[in-house]
Amino acid sequence: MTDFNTIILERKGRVGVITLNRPKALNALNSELMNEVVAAVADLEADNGIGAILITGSERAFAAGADIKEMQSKTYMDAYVEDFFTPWDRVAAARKPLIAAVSGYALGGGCELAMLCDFIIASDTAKFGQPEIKLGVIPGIGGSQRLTRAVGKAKAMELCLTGRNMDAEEAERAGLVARIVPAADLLDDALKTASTIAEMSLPIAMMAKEAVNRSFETTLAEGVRFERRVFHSTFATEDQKEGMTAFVEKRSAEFKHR
Ligand code: CO8
Repeated sequence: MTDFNTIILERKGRVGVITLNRPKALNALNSELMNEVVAAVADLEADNGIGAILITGSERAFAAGADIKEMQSKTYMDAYVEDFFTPWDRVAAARKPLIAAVSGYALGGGCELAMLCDFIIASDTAKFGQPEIKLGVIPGIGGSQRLTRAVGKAKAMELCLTGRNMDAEEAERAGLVARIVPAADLLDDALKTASTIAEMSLPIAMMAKEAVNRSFETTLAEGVRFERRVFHSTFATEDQKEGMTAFVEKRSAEFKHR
């Protein structure tokens, strides 16, 4: 699938960039956009020339939530039978590193999409929130779970129960975002970060991602054991030999499996 209506897919070096592009609706996530993002991620996952994926929106809005106009008249049976929002799980399941570059509104499903990426780089104008309660619903793309893991129970509970937004500084203090950059530098900075990751060994980057993600699923002892086994397996790769040899020879590593 290469023709998209609601997103722009570009390849910048080894980085796949997905730009949400429904400006009139502040990038509200309707079904078409969801299906296009899922297809674009699958496309980039299958592309050997791509080592990292960046998801971004516009300066005004990363995404102002799931599309309220599309959801407004749905019945319980529609939502249940369609298994509404489940396709987003395929984005969360991507094995390549996935970075969200967020400027402006990241509300409801927009905040949830950012959170299902591996980390968030925010502009100083970013606003995060889970305002679903004001619409008579609750988060539906993992917000109640991922926000709680990211910022802890007190703040997640407050945000989900009041629907208030938090600005970039509060989000960074709370641990939701990795870093804040000036709005004008957001794309360049995020692209540079994604390119740095894309120059690493891809299988090793995927292993690092898998190991960090495991910490959300398991006990500390099991997580450490999992990490140790994966760490051992890195010694079976040519890229471990290249990485360590390059260090000893005082040169940059040229990883084979990018
Ligand atoms: N859905 C559809 N359209 C939207 C959305 C949205 N989420 N957000 C904005 N728009 C549209 C507006 O309707 C408007 O369109 P139009 O010009 O045709 O009237 C256009 O975008 C511009 O928006 P505003 O005029 O409102 O712009 P403002 O700058 O005044 O306000 C806000 C910006 C504060 C972001 C405001 O638009 C807003 O509050 N948006 C809604 C935010 C929200 O509530 N998001 C959560 C949605 S629910 C969700 O994400 C998860 C639901 C889980 C349900 C689970 C069911 C199974």
